[in-house]
Parts: sequence; structure tokens; C-alpha cells
Amino acid sequence: MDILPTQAVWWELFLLFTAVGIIVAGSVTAFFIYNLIKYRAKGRVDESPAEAEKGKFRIMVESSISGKSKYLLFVTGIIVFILIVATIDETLYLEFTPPADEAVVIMVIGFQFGWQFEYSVGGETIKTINYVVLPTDTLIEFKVTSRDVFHAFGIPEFKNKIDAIPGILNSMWITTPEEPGIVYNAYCYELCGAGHSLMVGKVIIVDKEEFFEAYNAGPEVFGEYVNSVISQYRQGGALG
Ligand SMILES: [Cu+2]
Repeated sequence: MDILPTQAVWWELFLLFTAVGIIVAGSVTAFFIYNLIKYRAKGRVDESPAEAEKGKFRIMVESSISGKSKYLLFVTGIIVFILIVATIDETLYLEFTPPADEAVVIMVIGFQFGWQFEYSVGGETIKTINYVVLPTDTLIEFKVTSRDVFHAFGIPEFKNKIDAIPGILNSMWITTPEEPGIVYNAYCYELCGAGHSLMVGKVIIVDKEEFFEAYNAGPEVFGEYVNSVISQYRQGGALG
């Protein structure tokens, strides 16, 4: 897969902001210390009050928007511009799901209080409640909605989440890891009632080949496969 995982997109942005922050903080601190040393009090102050006034005036002029300040404003402008462009670029990447023909599409329907997942296999719909089985190393597109109130669906490890709203079909994507056997929690991120905190879905990652073998064998085989993976997990068994 040539798709940058959603968590890596945020990590890139985080590193950019951190790097710029360190450079700016470093140069401001260095300049501050340089000035502290250069203009430190040296011995007796022998300026007359009039000369001291003149000095104050000069500082005021230099710190207004002219000369050095114009340059600083320009540099600040460029930094802010870079951060804005990078943020828009990265969020648009997350916003627009990569081509759906490469993805496994899962319907996610929030309800009070749980998640219904739906696979479309050979023209039939396979439903699961609170558990979803996903293949390794695959682009997954979640089509998210709700059947009652506002919810929001997200998996913290993938740093991506989306509103689940009745009558609206939102889209969110992730790329699954290469190793099978990992189980993630999917949470509700919109206070939706007394059982909000109980809306924890389990996202079970299984071997890609095994998954698609069952998937391609038709709805009946796939339904059985998904249920067996889920019951195996619930009984605390090792995942295939
Ligand atoms: Cu909810």
C-alpha cells in the first residue's frame, strides 16, 4: 500500500509544528541571552537623565514597524503561512478517502448504546454488533451514520474519528497494521446519553489471506468466519 496511514499524517504535522516551535523558541532565547550579556550594566551608570531619555526614545523607534521589525514580521508571516498550508494539506488528505475500489467498505451504525457493523458480501449484508473483524494491511473505509441520536466514531490508535449523525453518511478511513492479532477499541466521542461510556467496539485484526478467503467464499461462509473469530476472541482464545 502506498497510502500514508492516518496516524502517520498527524505525526508528520506534529513533527513540523514541534520543529518550527523549537527553532523559534531557540532563536528568541538565544537573542534574549545575547542582549542580556551585551547590554548588561557595566560599572557605574554615568548617563545624565537627558541622555537616558534619548536612549529610551531610540528603543521605542527601533521597536516600531520599521527596519528590523519589518524583517521579523516577514519571517513570522512565512512561518505561519507554511504551517497553514501544511495543516490544510494534511487535513485534506485525511478528509478525502483514497479510492474506494481499493478499500474494504464497512457500514458503521451508532445506536444507544453500541455499534452495528455491516459488511456487504456477494450482495448480502453481514451484521455484527460491537465487534468488527478487519484484514491486516488493508485500506478500510467506514461509512458512518446513526439510527437515533448524534454519536461519533473513532479509534484512538489511528488518530481518526468522524460524526455519526442520523440521516447523514460520513466517511472515515484507516489502514490496518501488518500484524494480525491486534485488538483495538472503537469509542463514541459524542456524549449521547447515560450509556455513552459503554459504547466500546472491538476492532479485531486478522490475517488478510484468511479474511479474503472467507470473504470470497460468499456471505454464508464469511458470516460464519466472522462469528467464529469474534467468539474465539470473547472466550479469550488466540486469534488466527
Ligand atoms: Cu454514542
